[in-house]
Amino acid sequence: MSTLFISDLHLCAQRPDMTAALVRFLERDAPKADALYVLGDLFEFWIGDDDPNPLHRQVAEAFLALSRQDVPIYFIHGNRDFLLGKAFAKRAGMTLLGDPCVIDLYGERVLLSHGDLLCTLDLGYQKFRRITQQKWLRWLFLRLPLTRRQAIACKMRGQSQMENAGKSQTIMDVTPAAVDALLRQHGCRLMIHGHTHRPAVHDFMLDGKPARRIVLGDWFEQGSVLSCSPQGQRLESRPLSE
Ligand code: OKV
Ligand code: MN
Repeated sequence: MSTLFISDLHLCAQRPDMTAALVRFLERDAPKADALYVLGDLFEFWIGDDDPNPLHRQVAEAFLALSRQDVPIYFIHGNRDFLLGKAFAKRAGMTLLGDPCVIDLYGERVLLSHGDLLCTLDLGYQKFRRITQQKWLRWLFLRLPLTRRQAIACKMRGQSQMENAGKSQTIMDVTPAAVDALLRQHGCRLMIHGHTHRPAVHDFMLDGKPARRIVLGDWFEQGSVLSCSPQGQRLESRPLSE
């Protein structure tokens, strides 16, 4: 009995080793699980489900094969693949969830999020988020020809890379007060998220009772998988290749 959580793979055509590691994980480890949760930033960028990028088909097929083995797959959007839509989810056999969302994990209420909404001190990013979350702007963007979308997205990524170079670690990490507020709001004592690429289990006190925040890692140098069972949680890293 176990439920698996991954996030922040940031898959792209330039890193076939990371895609290969994910496919191996989906073929070997995930079929034994009760469910798989992908907590965002599965892809490095996403400009529409109609993008003919062969990577998308490869990843969709690997997830679909898992879902056909009766392992439910849930997806929460990240800040990079927030445009990933129902068409792709269907091809991959995944169910899209909102951010944040509460699940029942072996009897415990658990709060899941990508985690970017907790980084309230990163004002530059929060502005980007406010703009790109406008429904009408998304609608407009998705109706542009693919080549225009590619050009805009490429430019925005270049800009963002320059801005992030000048930000401190504290600004890019989660705000503890935002964590407390979200847990309280949803009546949870355990939160699981990604985004910061700082894998860790944080134990702390919330209103006089123990609480826990588990942060998943990225897949750049090694895989990062959280396995939860009725006995507890294990945050593991696994080599990208044998
Ligand atoms: C994803 C991030 C690029 C961060 C653009 C409206 C607008 C969507 C978009 C374009 C960019 C996603 C979809 C990408 C995340 C970046 C740069 C910084 C901090 C519009 C709706 F505004 F142009 F109309 N985009 N892409 N960033 O390349 O995947 O997360 S992206
Ligand atoms: Mn992220």
